[in-house]
Amino acid sequence: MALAAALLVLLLATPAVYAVQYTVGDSSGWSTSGDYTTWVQGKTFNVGDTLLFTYDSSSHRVEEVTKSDYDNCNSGNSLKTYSGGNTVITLSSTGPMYFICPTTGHCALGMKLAINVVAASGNTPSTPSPSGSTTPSSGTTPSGSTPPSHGGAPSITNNGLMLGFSLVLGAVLAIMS
Ligand SMILES: [Cu+2]
Repeated sequence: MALAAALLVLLLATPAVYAVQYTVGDSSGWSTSGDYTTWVQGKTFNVGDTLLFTYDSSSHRVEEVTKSDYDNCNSGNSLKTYSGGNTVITLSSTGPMYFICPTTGHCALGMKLAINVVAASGNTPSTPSPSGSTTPSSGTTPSGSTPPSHGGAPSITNNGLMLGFSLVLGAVLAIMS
């Protein structure tokens, strides 16, 4: 009993954030046969996730480059270079990241990867946010929205009248048609 309770507490206390390791290219790995434009589709890269590049270290490497070098397949001034065939890169900050293989011709063959890293969403279940967010911003209430509580009673009356008019109008139209 006590153990079960402890486990339950542990489960509840564990933040609902799980770092994900993405194997770049999945079964293709990091190679000239991968399609990394397609591979990134539908994936969300959060801060704290990792990229795993697996590749033949005799023919490929991984370079992190600027967007311009990514666009132009320019490997002359990489931000970081990785080799060895098994590279894990932790996504430590938000924003775009660009990777290419610096081996001649490989980037042009498609060994280029662009991702956008976003902040980890945190433990946000799909519950509505607390009441504070529903207050209209600084008096610029758009017309038609119900005013806050102090004007409540008149507005209900108005709505009732409007509803009444609508019903009458609808009835008249129905009769006329
Ligand atoms: Cu390569």
